[in-house]
Amino acid sequence: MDDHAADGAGDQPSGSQHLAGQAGADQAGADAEAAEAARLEAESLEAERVEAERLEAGRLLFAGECQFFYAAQRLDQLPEPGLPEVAFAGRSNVGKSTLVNALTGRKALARASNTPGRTRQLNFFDLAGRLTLVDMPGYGYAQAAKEVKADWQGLMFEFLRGRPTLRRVVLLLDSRIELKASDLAVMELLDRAAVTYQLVLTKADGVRPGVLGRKHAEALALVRKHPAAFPDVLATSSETGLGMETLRAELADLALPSPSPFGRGRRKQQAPALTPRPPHR
Ligand SMILES: Nc1nc2c(ncn2[C@@H]2O[C@H](COP(=O)(O)OP(=O)(O)OP(=O)(O)O)[C@@H](O)[C@H]2O)c(=O)[nH]1
Ligand SMILES: [Mg+2]
Repeated sequence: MDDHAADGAGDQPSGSQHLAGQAGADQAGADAEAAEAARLEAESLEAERVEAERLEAGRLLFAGECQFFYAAQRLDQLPEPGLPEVAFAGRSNVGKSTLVNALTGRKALARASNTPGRTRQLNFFDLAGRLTLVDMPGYGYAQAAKEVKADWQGLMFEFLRGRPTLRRVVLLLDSRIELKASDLAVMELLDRAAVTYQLVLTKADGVRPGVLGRKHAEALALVRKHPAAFPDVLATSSETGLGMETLRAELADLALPSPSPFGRGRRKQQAPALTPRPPHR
């Protein structure tokens, strides 16, 4: 030890050891950085792949057959609960029926009109045997006769409150119109009933981007105060198609899985197998 110190021979190797050690540490740091970058890259590719898969699942579901199968004017006339249901709710004229048409790529599946109060019953549509879409009457339509309004709007509220198969309410707000007390009342009703709802801004083509951005921020702030509200708010336009892909993908998450390529139709409607199944492995 003293020898080393005396002739200084120990300094040289320990200096190069230090440099080598430093270079090694630098290399290790660079390797760790490269590994982290590769991990992030792989993660983002995976997220892109998952998102592309979700969008494709939504596209496929909504490209499937969609058929009107039931109209209910009274609560005691509802169809038997079956498939998971998504209901489209919102003020009269907000664009519910038009959105159902735009999502399914049909022009006149649900009847839309510029006259508020067009839809006066609950209209049920079967989407590919995997999801039921419910086009609802609107609320807040001041011109309707009182007793008529009580009928169809009462039906709407009762349905929202008590339908066991209702998986989500898509609650539409017009981008061009201020939020109304009736919108807040519906949100509170859904909070109380613990029915998940998702705010969707409609008619985004009718406002300037700055206004849409402000509306979107307002809606997001609103969502944070409501426990049953879905955390995302989607801006849509049935005219330009804005938001349709995303909404299709989100709703596809709620649908029954697509039938196996080896069978036809709905799983629960498949005919019983004629040959005995092999025992479980
Ligand atoms: N510019 C524009 N107009 C839209 C859009 N969506 C709907 N509309 C128009 O808004 C009007 C009302 O649309 P509907 O789909 O009938 O509205 P609703 O909510 O079903 O109305 P009710 O059944 O009366 O409650 C129609 O004239 C539609 O063409 C949109 O994205 N952009
Ligand atoms: Mg309608």
